[in-house]
Amino acid sequence: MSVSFIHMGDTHFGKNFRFGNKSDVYGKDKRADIWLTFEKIIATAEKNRIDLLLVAGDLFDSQEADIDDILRVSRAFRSLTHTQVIIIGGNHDYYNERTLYALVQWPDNVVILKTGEMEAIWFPELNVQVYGMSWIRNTYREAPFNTGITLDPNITNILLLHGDAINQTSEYMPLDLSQWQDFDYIALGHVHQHQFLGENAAYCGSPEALDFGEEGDHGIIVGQFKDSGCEKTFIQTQHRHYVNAQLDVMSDMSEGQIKEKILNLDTEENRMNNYYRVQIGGYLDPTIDFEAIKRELERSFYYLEILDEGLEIDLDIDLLYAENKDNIVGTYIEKIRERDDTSVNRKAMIFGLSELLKEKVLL
Ligand SMILES: [Mn+2]
Repeated sequence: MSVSFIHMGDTHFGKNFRFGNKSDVYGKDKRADIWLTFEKIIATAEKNRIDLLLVAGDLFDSQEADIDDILRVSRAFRSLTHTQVIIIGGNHDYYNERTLYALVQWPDNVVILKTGEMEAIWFPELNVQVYGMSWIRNTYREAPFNTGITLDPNITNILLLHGDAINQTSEYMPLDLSQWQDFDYIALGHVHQHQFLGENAAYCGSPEALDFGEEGDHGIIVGQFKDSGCEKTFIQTQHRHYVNAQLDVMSDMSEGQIKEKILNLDTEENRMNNYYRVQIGGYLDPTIDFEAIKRELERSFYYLEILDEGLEIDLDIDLLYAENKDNIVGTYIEKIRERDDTSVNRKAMIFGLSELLKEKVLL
C-alpha cells in the first residue's frame, strides 16, 4: 500500500508585510497571494486524494492571528474529503489555551498537537504513526522531549517538528537529526527556504516567499511511502519571487541607457510579477535626474525598490571651477570651499552642483 503526503508550513497567515511607504497596497496583495497559494495546495491535496497533510508550524504568524484567518484555514481543511491534516504550532503560533485557534471548532479530519510534549498519532487505515511536538512557548534552547523513541519497524513512522536542524546553538529548538535515522520521513518547519537534509528529512520552506531574504523557489514537498522507501519531491507553489540585484551606472551612460540596464534585469512578464530590490552603485552624469528615472521605471515593474546610496555623482570639481569661475557654479564652489571640509559640506557640494548643472545654468 502506498501512502501519499504533502508537507507544508510557514505560511504565516496574518503577517503584516513591510514595503517601504507602500505597505498598505503591497501588504494586502501579499496576503492575498498567500491565500491563493494555500488554496492551490488544498486543491492539489483534494484532487490527488493525498492521505496526509503535514503542517510543520508557523501556519499563523502570531498567537493572536485574526479570527477570520483562522476560520478560513479551518474551512479549507474541512473541504478536504479524503486528506487528514496534522498541525503543530511553531515559534510564531505556539499553542496554549489562550490562542485564538484554540477557540475554533476544527473539523474531524484535523489533528492539532497541543501538549508541548512528543505525541504520537496513529492512523490505522494507513499503517502510519505520526510523531510530533507543538511549541507551547516561543523559545527552546533545547528540544524538550526524550530523544529516544522506539519505532515499530513494521509501520511507516513520520516525525513532524518545528525547529533548527542546521544551527545547534539556536534558541529555536536545535534538532540533531542523526538520532532519528530510522524515521521514514522527518517533516521540518522553521527554515523558510526548502531543503532536503540527508536521506529522510526536509524543510518544506514557506509556500510563498515572505521577504527579500527569501529569494529562490518556494513551495511544498509532496511524497509517497512505498515498499521501496519514501519518494519525495519539491513542488514550486509560489506566485511571486523576490529578486535582489546589483547594478553599476557609469558616468558616460545616458538616461536611456540607465533605464535600459535596469529593465534588462528581467523579462517584462517577470518584472510585472515579482518583487525587485536593486542596489545601484557607480557614477552618475550630474545632468541626469535619477529620481525621474526611478519614478518612470516604477511603471515597468510590479514592485521596484531602488537603493542608490552607493551611487555617486560624477563631478570633477577642480575642472568645473576652472571652467565656471565667473558664473554661479564657480561662486557656489567658492562658497562651499570656504566651509570646513566635513562630510555634510562635501555632500552639499555634490548635490548643490548637480542641481545647478541640471538646471542648465551653465552657459
Ligand atoms: Mn516561520
